[in-house]
Amino acid sequence: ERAEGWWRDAVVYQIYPRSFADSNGDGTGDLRGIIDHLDHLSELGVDVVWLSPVYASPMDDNGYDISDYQRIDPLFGSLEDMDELLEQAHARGIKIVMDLVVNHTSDEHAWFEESRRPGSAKRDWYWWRPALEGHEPGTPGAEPTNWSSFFSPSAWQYDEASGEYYLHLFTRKQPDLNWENPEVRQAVYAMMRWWVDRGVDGFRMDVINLISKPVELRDLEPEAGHAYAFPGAEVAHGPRLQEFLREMNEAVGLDRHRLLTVGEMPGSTIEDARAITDPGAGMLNMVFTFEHMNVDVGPSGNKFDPVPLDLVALKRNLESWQVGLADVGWNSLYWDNHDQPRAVSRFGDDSPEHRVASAKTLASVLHAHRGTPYVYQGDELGMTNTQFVDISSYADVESLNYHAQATSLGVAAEEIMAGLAVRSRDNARTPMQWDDTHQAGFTQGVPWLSVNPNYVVVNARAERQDPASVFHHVRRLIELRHEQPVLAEGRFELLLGDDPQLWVVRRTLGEQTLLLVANCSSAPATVAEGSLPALDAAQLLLATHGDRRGAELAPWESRMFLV
Ligand code: ISL
Repeated sequence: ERAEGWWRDAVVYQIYPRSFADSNGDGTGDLRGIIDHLDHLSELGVDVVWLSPVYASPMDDNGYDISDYQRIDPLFGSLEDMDELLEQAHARGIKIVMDLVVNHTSDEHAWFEESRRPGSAKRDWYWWRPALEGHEPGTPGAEPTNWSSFFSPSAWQYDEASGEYYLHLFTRKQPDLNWENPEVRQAVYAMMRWWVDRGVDGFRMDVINLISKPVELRDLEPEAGHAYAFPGAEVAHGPRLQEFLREMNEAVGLDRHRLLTVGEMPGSTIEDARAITDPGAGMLNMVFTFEHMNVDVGPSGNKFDPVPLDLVALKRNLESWQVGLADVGWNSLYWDNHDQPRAVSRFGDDSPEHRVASAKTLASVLHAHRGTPYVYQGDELGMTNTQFVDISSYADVESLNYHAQATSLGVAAEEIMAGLAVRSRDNARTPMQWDDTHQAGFTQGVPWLSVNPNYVVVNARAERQDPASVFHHVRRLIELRHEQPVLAEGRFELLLGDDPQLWVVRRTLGEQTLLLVANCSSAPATVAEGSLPALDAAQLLLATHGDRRGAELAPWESRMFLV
């Protein structure tokens, strides 16, 4: 293992447990279902699995609202199942990374239940504030600040019993922990050490850049016509964030144990990421940036009202992160996850004609960048967005809250449904498509969220048998990363940066050069004569349309060469 970090030539696979595999027929995926499908992951060749939360939870936000960090929710199984998963994954050389959700807990966590009692020893573990002076507590406008939450109008919930409000940046069942209190931090670190002792190999840290709030909570300027202001920039990368991350690393022994750490950081900049992933700084290995997730969000900032994708802007954005973290720090690479629409539907073309080639080409582009790639479950099959037409089909709290809010503001129903169809988080959460039998082989019962009807064509069994499938393309990309150091470590260059169709990447390491030429459009493309190095003698590593070297590329055709 190299000193720089074993995760630099690793590929991470994200499992969203409730949608992966259901072993007991209750309609919800579980740990035993994951254990039963480890062969799929071995065959794909991934090094690490990141498990979205499986802890005890009232499931207001599908487990991102945790009521006990040291128990497994009965929906998913037991601690014994977790131990077995760790053992069986490790036996196959696969590491397990847990989701760490410590910006907030559930309002049903024992810490919050105690904090709720005025005068209790844990009162200060959360952000309690009185109503605005001169206002009747609990009435609109009496909130301590005018902040909105990610998922609802106000970030403050009034608590009758104590006559005060508590802060929740997400749902009202997700109160924010007060990291200013050292007891809170020590309790979190102790819980993390408990999991490390149990054998977990790292943490994906949920909205970890929100943990340090400016102690002086102040009103912000709302956008015209709005009563509340979104405090994203106010609470992200707060004054003590880096101090807390260093303290956590030291107290838990994150570096000492050579654990994988990746911080989810909406709003982070290249400078933030560089500082935080500097290996000498003792914080984190990687962060998840969101900049490329915002390229197709319009000026309104409303994610449910997207604008067409500008490929050049997307290319240039990823390039800026490659350049920014070239000498210090390390990138994470992702197209989607459980919060985003499916990559092939958003950045590719999910029509029957182009789905396979575009899913493959997007994968090649991602893996050709320098950093650690994250494959979200089902992306290795080219799974697509779902096709819900009725609000009753949706389950996600963000989608349901948005629907209710937009409806009350008078937005037309068709417009709301159209926004959800392309952007709802449920697009990524439909059950994993294992085969073409009952409910895609996901469950013997009724799934908690409807299976995408295209499972008869798009499923793991069919793709594992088909050498030309998306599955085998992604498998080969992972294999290449392990075989060719240039993929993990090579210097990155974007070529033909302003071409609106072609995505061309060159990687170099010593004598080795890797070149990816990809047509990221649903129309044919031409490489202008002399614009790229000659490839006659190059070795073709992986392609979507066979060994073709001419100037013409079919829609979504891509070719990866070793020169
Ligand atoms: O989902 C989003 C896009 O609308 C993001 O704003 C998301 O809320 C943000 O990335 C934080 O996500 C994480 O924390 C949330 C949880 O709902 C998400 O599933 C999780 O990934 C609160 O814990």
